[in-house]
Amino acid sequence: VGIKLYELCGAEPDRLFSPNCWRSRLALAHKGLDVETVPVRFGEKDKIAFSGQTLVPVLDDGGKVVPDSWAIAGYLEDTYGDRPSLFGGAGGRGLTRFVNEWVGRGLFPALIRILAVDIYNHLTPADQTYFRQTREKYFGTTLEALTAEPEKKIAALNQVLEPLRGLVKAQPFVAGDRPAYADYTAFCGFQWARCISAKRLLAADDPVHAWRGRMLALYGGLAGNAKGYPC
Ligand SMILES: N[C@@H](CCC(=O)N[C@@H](CS)C(=O)NCC(=O)O)C(=O)O
Repeated sequence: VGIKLYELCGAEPDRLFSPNCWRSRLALAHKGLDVETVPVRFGEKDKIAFSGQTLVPVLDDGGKVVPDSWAIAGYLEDTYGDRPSLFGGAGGRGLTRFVNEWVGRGLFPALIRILAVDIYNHLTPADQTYFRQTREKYFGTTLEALTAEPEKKIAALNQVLEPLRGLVKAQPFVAGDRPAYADYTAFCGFQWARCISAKRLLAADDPVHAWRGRMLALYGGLAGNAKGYPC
């Protein structure tokens, strides 16, 4: 039967830009599991109605249906416990959740203020209408105002990155000598940017730049070969 991952796409079905979906893609690769990607546009909620909710990623593992990236990571760790660990034990799971929260509440808010119009430009006309309406309501401003003064937004992003910068200056991966879910959950923000935007976010001599390069190369260039822009 195999594993399917329902992932958000743009107007082009192979523009798989959702950060939450990239977390799960890399977690599956870490576990050495084959996966079939099912692209889903914003307007194609019918494709994931079977999951009982409206957001991607949704994992379907031979009929076991799991929505939500953090739940998917936990499911994979618990179900495929004989394969390489995503968390490195119970303490690691708790600390990884901290990274996950920092990404959701720090990194993503900084990135959406850079990427919102670039995302909009990669959607079908119907999805553009949906994206503009939902995001402008959420942020209380237009997409254009949200992303105004990009240099300032990129500077703010680089401030948010300080803890990650200190860490990957001292060790190759967030999880230590080898990558694990803490790396995937942080990297997915950069993959989001890379898939959807030509903007340069990091200086070439930034330790975060070097770490991102290591992440792009993992699993035969899984992330680096995906449709996107040079970064
Ligand atoms: N907490 C969820 C968040 C999922 C989420 O927000 N997914 C976005 C894509 S990154 C989505 O499905 N958006 C569809 C929409 O806004 O209609 C997770 O981590 O999986």
